[in-house]
This record gives sequence, structure tokens and C-alpha cells, in this order.
Amino acid sequence: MIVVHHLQNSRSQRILWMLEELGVEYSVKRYERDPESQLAPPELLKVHALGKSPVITDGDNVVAESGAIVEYLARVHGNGRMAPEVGSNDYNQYIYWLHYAEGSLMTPLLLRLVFVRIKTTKMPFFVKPIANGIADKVLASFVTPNIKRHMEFVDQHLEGREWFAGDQLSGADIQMSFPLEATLARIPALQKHKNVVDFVRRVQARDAYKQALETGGAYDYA
Ligand SMILES: N[C@@H](CCC(=O)N[C@@H](CS)C(=O)NCC(=O)O)C(=O)O
Repeated sequence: MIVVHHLQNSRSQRILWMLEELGVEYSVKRYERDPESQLAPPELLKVHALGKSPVITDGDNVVAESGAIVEYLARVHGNGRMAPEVGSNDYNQYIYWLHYAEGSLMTPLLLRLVFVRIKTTKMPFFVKPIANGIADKVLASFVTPNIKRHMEFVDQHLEGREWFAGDQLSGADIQMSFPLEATLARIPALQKHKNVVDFVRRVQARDAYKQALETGGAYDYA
């Protein structure tokens, strides 16, 4: 039986969605974030050396890294679903977006999270203007322009398309859902990208997605 080690309000929500789309049996072990640091609890270190979520166990297999988990689930439990045919053009697209989500798109989003947090962190009054100045500079010169460029790129790709790789839902859509949901929720100005907004709406309207939300519990971006 597949066990999803699910951290509240996290990327592992999309693994629950993937499993619901596949309709395979699984169980969920829940972990709560530390309320102060938002970090995962130490028990997750017993499942995988990095102590991050998502991670799944499937018999003796321990699979970490959400892209690798999505790819594993499609390959081992998909019976031809959730991934295009190997060797097809759609398959190349599938691999691209599967990796792009964490490998490229998440980077400026995480940087934004860090620098916005610096601006809201308590610190001695004489340090605050310097810290804010550095954070504002990095956000304006590097982080925000990068996020905008990525969103334009993704929006263009989705023009005239329902899904990221071919005309069927695939693991690429599962991977892309989290960074896009997070971006639209955190930066409302980027909701001007209608193809991205429509994609997220299509995702969130699916029965499997809704079922995964019920299973996973609180999730800020739905
Ligand atoms: N690239 C990894 C990122 C894993 C990751 O950073 N997960 C976050 C949850 S969204 C986490 O476990 N955070 C808690 C911590 O770092 O302690 C993946 O996609 O699986």
C-alpha cells in the first residue's frame, strides 16, 4: 500500500491529487509544521534523510521529490494514464514541465518568500532600514522581474491549450499546479494572466482535486 507522508499545507497536496486521479489505494500519514518556523517536524527525518514532504513509501520503495514521485506513480501505477506515450512530442513536453515546475519556477517564488519574510521579521530598529533596503533591492531588481517573465512564458504556453503536455491531463499538470496556485494567491496582480487563471480553475474544478483537498486538510492556495 502506498503511504503519503503529508505535511499540512504543502506541495504534498498535489501528490494526493495525483493519487486521486489514478484511483489507486493509498493512506496518508499527517505531519504538522512548527508554528514558529513553519518547518517540518523531525519525525519526517525517519522516512527520508532530508525530512521534507512530499515523500511516499510503496512497499520497500521510498520515493522523495515531488517530480520524481509523480513520475514514479505514473510509471508504476498509471497503466498508461497521467503520462503521454514515451517517445512522443507530448512526452518531451511532459518531461519539460515536470522538471520546470521545481527546477525553474519555484526558485524565484522561494526567493520572494525569503525576502518578504525578512521585511516582516522583528529585528533591532537600527538594522531594519538596512535589511528592508537590501530586501527591496533584490525583490525589485531580480526576483519580481523573474517571476513576471516566468508567468508570461507559462501563460503563452497555455494559449489555446487545456493542459501542459498534449490534450490529456498528465503529471506535468499536477507538478505545475502548486507553483501556479501559489503565485496567483500571493501576487494577485499576476491574475491578469488569464490562461494561467483558467488552468488553475480547470484543475480546482476536478472531482479528484476536490477529493484530495478533503483528504489533505487545510491548503492555503485552493
Ligand atoms: N523540491 C522538493 C521540495 C520539498 C520541500 O521543500 N517541501 C516543503 C513543503 S512545501 C517542506 O517539506 N518544508 C518543510 C521543511 O523544509 O522543513 C519537492 O518538490 O518535493
